[in-house]
Amino acid sequence: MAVKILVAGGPGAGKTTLVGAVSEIRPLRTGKRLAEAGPGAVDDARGTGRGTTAPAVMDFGRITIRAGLCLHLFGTPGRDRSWFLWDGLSRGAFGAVVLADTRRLQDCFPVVDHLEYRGIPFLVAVNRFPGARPHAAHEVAAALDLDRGTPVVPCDARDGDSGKEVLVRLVEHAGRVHTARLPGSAS
Ligand SMILES: Nc1nc2c(ncn2[C@@H]2O[C@H](COP(=O)(O)OP(=O)(O)O)[C@@H](O)[C@H]2O)c(=O)[nH]1
Ligand SMILES: [Mg+2]
Repeated sequence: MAVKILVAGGPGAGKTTLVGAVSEIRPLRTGKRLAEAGPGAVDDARGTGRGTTAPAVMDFGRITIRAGLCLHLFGTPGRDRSWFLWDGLSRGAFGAVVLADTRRLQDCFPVVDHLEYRGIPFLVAVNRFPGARPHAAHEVAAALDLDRGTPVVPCDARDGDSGKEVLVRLVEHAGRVHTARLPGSAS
């Protein structure tokens, strides 16, 4: 079985990195390198010293979590002007990882809103970027005003094992949420 998973978060939060680190296939990327994208294409990542690829790209990758369960990973475009793509992208999604850079948590607000509105189960994976002070999970949950039960987990998007662990947690969480919604379930 293959399920669709969104990898979301603000520009420069590590979406492309995560998909690249865990994918068994060479990840597909749409979009342009910065140099080709022209002036003004870098604004979102400006001053962060990060990002060599224009953020207006989508990533696609695939990972087998266990025998019989394969995840199709869709890195969402991080820029506001790409939000129209979200409608199609989020259709049929089993769950989503929201990558959070704690130096710019506000970048996650629109993503979290969208996922809540769409009823897509998600967890927040907190990336530790250099210079970011450590935040407790409950602090992040409070800052993002997450519903109770939404997991907040640490993550290093560059590390395949860390990324896979995050995805396993997401699949478990999303599985519980979907099960609880089935007709006749207790909650
Ligand atoms: N320290 C640290 N750097 C990261 C992590 N994830 C991504 N980066 C770096 O942050 C930059 C932006 O990541 P990218 O995956 O392009 O972000 P995207 O815009 O969300 O796709 C890259 O230079 C990555 O190497 C992480 O977990 N820890
Ligand atoms: Mg990217």
